[in-house]
Amino acid sequence: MEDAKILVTGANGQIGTVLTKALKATYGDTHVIATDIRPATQGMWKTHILDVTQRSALEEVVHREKVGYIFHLAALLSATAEQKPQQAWEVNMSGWTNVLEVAHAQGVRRVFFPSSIAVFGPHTHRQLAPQFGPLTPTTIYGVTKVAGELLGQYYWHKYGLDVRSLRYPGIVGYQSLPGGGTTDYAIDIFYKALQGQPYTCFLNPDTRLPMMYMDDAIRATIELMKAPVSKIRVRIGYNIAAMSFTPAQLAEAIRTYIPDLQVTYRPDFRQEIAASWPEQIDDTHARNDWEWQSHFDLDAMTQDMITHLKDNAMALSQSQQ
Ligand code: VAH
Repeated sequence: MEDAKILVTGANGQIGTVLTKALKATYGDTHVIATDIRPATQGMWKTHILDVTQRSALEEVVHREKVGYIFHLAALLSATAEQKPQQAWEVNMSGWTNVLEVAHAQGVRRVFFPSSIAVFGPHTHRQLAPQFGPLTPTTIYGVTKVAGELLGQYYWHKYGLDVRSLRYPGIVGYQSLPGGGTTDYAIDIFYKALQGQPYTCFLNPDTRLPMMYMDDAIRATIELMKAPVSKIRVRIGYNIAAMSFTPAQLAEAIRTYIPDLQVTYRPDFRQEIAASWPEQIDDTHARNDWEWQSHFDLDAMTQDMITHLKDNAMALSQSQQ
């Protein structure tokens, strides 16, 4: 992706922050344009304030900067979306439609769409969600992700626009704070544990979900976008997997380092969202097509999180929120 500028929408979000940093480190600060609807809290880079629902504003920056690659991360996540379904549809769908239309009109080379295991629903095999199978999500977030995947596939078949997509599991990382996701518990618990405080989990202790460490998710995203077009044989979202665990299993893994961690389980509306998702994902197609391979399991993730968060100032800022 050296041959043209890269634009990231949602660059200051949970994944966007880490992805933008990785892309800037690889391709150079000025080669990567970080856009978001709000400025970066940690002041890492100059943010171009952009509302992706405003097509003309998006078109102007893509044209002016001769953007060749777009990573479109701007969206409302599952929990927030369930509380504001109309806004979620508006942002998630008009934002994505604008990106596709502008990319097609401006000759953008490749576009990334972040899908999610939220595309799956009650008709999906819970123990192992297949790459191809019924997608009947019961959340508005999942509906926007299924529609988004199908739109991306349409622009590939209709216009030859090279749209690529991953179905992210729940993502856990220390580099950024989560925002409105059903899997955010898996990050929040680390902050509480390191502050020596008890944690109240909004999911049941036995709610097993597919999860992935941020480092793996960022590497998967960049590897997918760098893969030769001949290797991309799935034009809806690729299933990718790393591990699956329950809140109780995560708490136990953290107690290896912080034995006194106390967790209370008080499920809220997010339990119903999580219960509609599968427990494990079959990522055979990603492994076969572009050699996907995860590197972090639950123990390796827990160790890396503790190591980084122990000295991370963010842990303090989280306690002040
Ligand atoms: C969410 N973190 O909770 C996101 C993700 C699989 C969950 O899509 O909405």
